[in-house]
Amino acid sequence: SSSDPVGAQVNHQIIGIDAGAGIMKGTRKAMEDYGLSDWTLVEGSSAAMTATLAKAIRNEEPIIVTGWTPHWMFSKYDLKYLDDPKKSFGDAEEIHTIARKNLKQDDPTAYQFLDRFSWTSDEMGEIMVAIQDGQDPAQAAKAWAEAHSDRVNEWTKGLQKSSGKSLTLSYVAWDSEIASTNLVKYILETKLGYKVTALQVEAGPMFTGVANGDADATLAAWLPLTHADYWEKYKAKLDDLGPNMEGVKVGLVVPKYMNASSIEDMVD
Ligand code: PBE
Repeated sequence: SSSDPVGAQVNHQIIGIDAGAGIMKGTRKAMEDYGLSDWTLVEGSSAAMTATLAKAIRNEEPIIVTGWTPHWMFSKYDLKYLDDPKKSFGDAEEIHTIARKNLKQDDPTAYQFLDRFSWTSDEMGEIMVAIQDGQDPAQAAKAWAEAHSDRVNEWTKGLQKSSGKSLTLSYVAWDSEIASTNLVKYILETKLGYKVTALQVEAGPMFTGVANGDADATLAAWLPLTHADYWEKYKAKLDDLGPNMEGVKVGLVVPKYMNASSIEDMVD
């Protein structure tokens, strides 16, 4: 019942996502920092996590998930982050665009566009919610670009259109990255004349792909903390184009009806 300790309510389980996600590493750090050694972090995927969350909310059951912002789940459900006084999940995070070392030289137009591209979590949220409501990601990106031609023009203004050059963007099937990658692909193809491959991979290969040149760039590097280990490992072969979004966040998330407000409340 809701008066039981939090651990007993959720069977000492945290519902995680794909093993390579930075948030999984952050959660393991939190488990150490807060002394949650009797807890299990359940591996899965973004899609499995949100399905499990949806089911728990339908039944008004307690649940703790690995969550992040921007994410449609905060518009669909009444959720809250558990406070993280020990800052296991870090502080202010940003999403960076990372390119392979020679992209600037090889393809100045694509590089300049990627360098300019930066948007807000509310803007990304519009695409995420449309996809969640059943729109195909490419369709949702197109609709967004058409409704926000002023933004698209800012990012593409004065850039020389290519005649069918190829570009590969690596990403992981996290809801936020599905939105950004589809939008950038749409703009590169329709406004700048590229043929873009959106290469869906796991988190590790997303970074190694850019480092070894199999991919030209990724829009999905969460820094300074979430992907710190990947960044440290491959940074010599990567070019950081800076944030494409600021003020993002990762942590442990619960429905508001749960009687817990801090990760400290998970200690038995
Ligand atoms: N995320 C979404 C990713 C980065 C983007 C927070 C799930 C991660 O944890 O690696």
